[in-house]
Amino acid sequence: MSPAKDSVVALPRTRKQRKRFKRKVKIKAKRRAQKLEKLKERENVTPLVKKYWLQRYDLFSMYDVGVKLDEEGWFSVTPEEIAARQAERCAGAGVVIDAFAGVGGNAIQFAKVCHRVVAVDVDPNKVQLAFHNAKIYGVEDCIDFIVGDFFQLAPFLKGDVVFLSPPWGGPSYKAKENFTLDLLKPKDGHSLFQVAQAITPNIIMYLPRNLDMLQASELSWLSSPPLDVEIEENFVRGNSKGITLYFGDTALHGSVRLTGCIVDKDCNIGE
Ligand code: MGP
Ligand code: SAH
Repeated sequence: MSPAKDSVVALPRTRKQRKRFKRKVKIKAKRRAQKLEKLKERENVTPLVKKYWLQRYDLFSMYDVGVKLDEEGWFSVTPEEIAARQAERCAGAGVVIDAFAGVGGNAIQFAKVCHRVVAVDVDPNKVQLAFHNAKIYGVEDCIDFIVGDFFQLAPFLKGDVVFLSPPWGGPSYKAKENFTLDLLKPKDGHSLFQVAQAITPNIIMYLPRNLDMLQASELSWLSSPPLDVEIEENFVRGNSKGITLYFGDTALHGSVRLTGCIVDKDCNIGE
């Protein structure tokens, strides 16, 4: 055989062969689409959830092992890469309180690097899902799961770090040009921060990417002397997903009162 012939892929030559080839390609594509539809149906992928389902491996790398989410969980869970990055700041910490644990995206990553995690959620179904997902990651024994309202439980909780990822009001949060702290649910960001601060000054907050930065950084002034604060924008595959505020000891060394500054994903500090 000549070298030229060697590298040539055998394509259908006659009209009949070409027709058959096209039909085969069509059938394969149809089967693939049907399979995908069945999978979505089985996993309860509503139209609202579809966009997040397509990002499922960014949300949980072990998704295929059996991770489960409900509708709110789909659009609220912190993508794994971001949750791991947030958890890094707490490596070696004694107790981390995840005040709004949802389906466990953050709690699982904290449990990998901290001694103990207290995962609170007001919705019993979320707590069940978080427990199930933690089992998949093999960290369920490091987490205390609590069904309850964080605001009511807070006076009784003790921890070294408090992590706050409250509801932002659903996917429509981005309709606002400037997301202000009063839009957080079930209580405004100032009240939430003060409740957390009564537990520890080491607070991490995960908030929308359209956040009013000045207002957010001013949270540090609720304490006297003002807390160290660091603001980080979080990306997945180059797409901005949210903003993380690190207060107290969770802020990077030398980042004292970086009002209005952003530390990007490569740790470059900009104005
Ligand atoms: P998004 O903006 O709804 O999705 O949420 P995406 O894929 O960036 O859509 P796009 O079309 O705007 O590009 C981005 C991320 O924000 C989610 O993956 C969650 O981590 C987080 N997030 C979204 N919501 C609505 C909430 C929320 O209510 N609470 C919390 N804690 N996180 C949320
Ligand atoms: N970080 C989570 C997602 C949190 S979404 C994750 O990665 O999976 C916000 C969660 O706050 C929701 O699950 C909602 O049920 C819960 N929540 C709302 N009000 C609450 C309250 N008062 N106390 C505790 N949890 C609450």
